[in-house]
Amino acid sequence: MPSELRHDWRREELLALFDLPLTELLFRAASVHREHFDPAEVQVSTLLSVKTGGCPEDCGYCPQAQRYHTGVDATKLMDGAAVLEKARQAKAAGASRFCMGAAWRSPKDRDIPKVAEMIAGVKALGLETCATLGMLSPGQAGALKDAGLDYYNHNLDTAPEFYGDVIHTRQYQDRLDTLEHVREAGLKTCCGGIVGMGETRAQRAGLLQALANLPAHPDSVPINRLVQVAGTPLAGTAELDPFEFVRMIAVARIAMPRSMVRLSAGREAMSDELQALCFAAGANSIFYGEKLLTTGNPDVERDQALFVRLGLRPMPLDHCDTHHGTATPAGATVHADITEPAPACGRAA
Ligand code: SAM
Ligand code: DTB
Ligand code: SF4
Repeated sequence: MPSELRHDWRREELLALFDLPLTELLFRAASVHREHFDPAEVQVSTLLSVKTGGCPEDCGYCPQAQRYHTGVDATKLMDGAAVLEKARQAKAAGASRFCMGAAWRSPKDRDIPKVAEMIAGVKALGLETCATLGMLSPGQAGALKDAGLDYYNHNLDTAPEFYGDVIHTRQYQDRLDTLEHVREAGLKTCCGGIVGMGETRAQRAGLLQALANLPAHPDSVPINRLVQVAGTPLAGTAELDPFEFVRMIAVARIAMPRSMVRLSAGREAMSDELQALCFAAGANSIFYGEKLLTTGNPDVERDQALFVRLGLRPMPLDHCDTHHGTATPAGATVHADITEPAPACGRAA
């Protein structure tokens, strides 16, 4: 029986998964992964910061918050042609999704046409489009959808009860509101969080509980390991045990079986062996390319060599998209467009 899409996870159930012996947890997560995906395929996204730094928010992890002295210079919104050139390069290097990030609390209405033009141009190259621009009004979300946006990234970042320890300039509810506007506009959601910020295991379970109990499972779930940047309040936080990171990936896979679980920030500092464990635990997406937004990522050669060593393949576009849409209303057990596992769509037979 394929695992059901549940939206009623209790914190204790998720914690009990975290508490399993690692080998047992890996086995369970790998089994769920195979019900829905070909475990040799990894979706590849490339990020570009289209507007860097100078952000008025105070997220304790972020090098782009204006108030911290991190050496990140604030820039204006990039020119559309320059963005398209970067997107072409990402496509040539093998990416299937291009994600444009802006260090905004929320976009101004006058920014939307400029971003819409970028989205339309990237879409026309045959790439999936994603944007992360901060909080959106319903109208802004609709305008981005009309421009051809496929995904909107907006993270819950941590458990509700830990959020106020990390961010003071907005509330958890603000994030939930934007996610609702994004879903209502018909956009797919990319929503995850960060671990290694000094949260407890129960709070890591709490983040996954909040994500899995959203009205629809996020289509992509980026799991970031904190990249400590000097000048941010969270620099100097005790490093998370790498096996705990693997557990986080595994529990995310079990709780959100049909979502793309993305090994996100923090990969540059991970060994190939740790990344292999994460793929075994059900991660099936990465950010690809030398840079995330302002910090480093493994270079393309290292990732290509890793894929060869592990026998992994970039997920073709037609396996990434239609079969993992937002059709996960509470109570549903399968996506509207899937009734049987379909080997032709990238899932294991
Ligand atoms: N300003 C928008 C927002 O906050 O929604 C979009 C860009 S913001 C940089 C996107 C995400 O990057 C954050 O939600 C956070 O999860 C992640 N992030 C930022 N700084 C990070 C760091 N130092 N380590 C890991 N993840 C980080
Ligand atoms: C996400 O969850 N991780 C990405 C993406 N969404 C936008 C961003 C990671 C940023 C890491 C710090 C930096 O490079 O500035
Ligand atoms: Fe601004 Fe986003 Fe960084 Fe927070 S995470 S400071 S909102 S760019």
